[in-house]
Amino acid sequence: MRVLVTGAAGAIGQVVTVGLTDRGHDVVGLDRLPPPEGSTVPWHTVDSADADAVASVFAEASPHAVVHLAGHPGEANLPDSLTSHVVTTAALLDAMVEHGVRRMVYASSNHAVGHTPRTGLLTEDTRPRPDTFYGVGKVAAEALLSLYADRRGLDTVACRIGSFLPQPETRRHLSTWLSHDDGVRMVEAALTAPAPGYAVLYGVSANSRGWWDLEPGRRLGYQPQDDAEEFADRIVARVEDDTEAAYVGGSFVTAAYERPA
Ligand code: 15L
Repeated sequence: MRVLVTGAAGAIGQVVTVGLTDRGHDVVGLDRLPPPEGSTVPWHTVDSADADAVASVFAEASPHAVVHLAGHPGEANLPDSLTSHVVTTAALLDAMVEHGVRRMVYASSNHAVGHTPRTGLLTEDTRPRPDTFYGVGKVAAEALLSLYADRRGLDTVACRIGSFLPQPETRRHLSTWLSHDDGVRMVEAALTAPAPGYAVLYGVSANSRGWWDLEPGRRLGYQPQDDAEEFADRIVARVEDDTEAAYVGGSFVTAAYERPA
């Protein structure tokens, strides 16, 4: 399968590009930045928010599927957040419709539901509850995925990613960690699951202290293998730990993450 990966120069993009290539997929990279050193995949240095440029990439690359990872990974003002997450997603979905590409795997985030108090299991039915404009951007992008599944018949999978890191670094990460290998497993499952329509899954590893429902992912074939618990004795306690434990979104719910609209 030829897969167009947006944000291919980013932290998740670099890992997913190598992982999908290793698993036999032909990856085409797209990013505002040039390819990272050592990258060997075909590359388009293009802003995903530029609909005309995105359409040209589709005409040239003829992808079979899109993994949309591009987007600023933290808080910004509202217009920038909407451009980064919503305008990019719309440009890609429109190009998909135009070129008959049926599937998008989208890097949504736990911050789409980050203002949910941390009590029970976080399920796919949790109401959208963003903790930031970043989270608003992710909720709106998920809504676009749903719209294009309903109106255009696309298969669109929103992966609400936790903390994608080589290894967990804080107490919160013991619950929210997504290992690199599981990240690749998640993306490949979401790319290949038969006819998901619009679906949401939680992008976390099989963490012993996890409180995010893994079932929606398992139904799509995502079987996480890693567990943050393996690193638990190396995690140093921090004063922020208790605050971060209060809400799903951790530190994003605190005042430090507020930005003017
Ligand atoms: C995210 O969505 C962010 O992009 C990343 O920077 C982390 O903050 C992560 O969530 C998290 O919640 O740990």
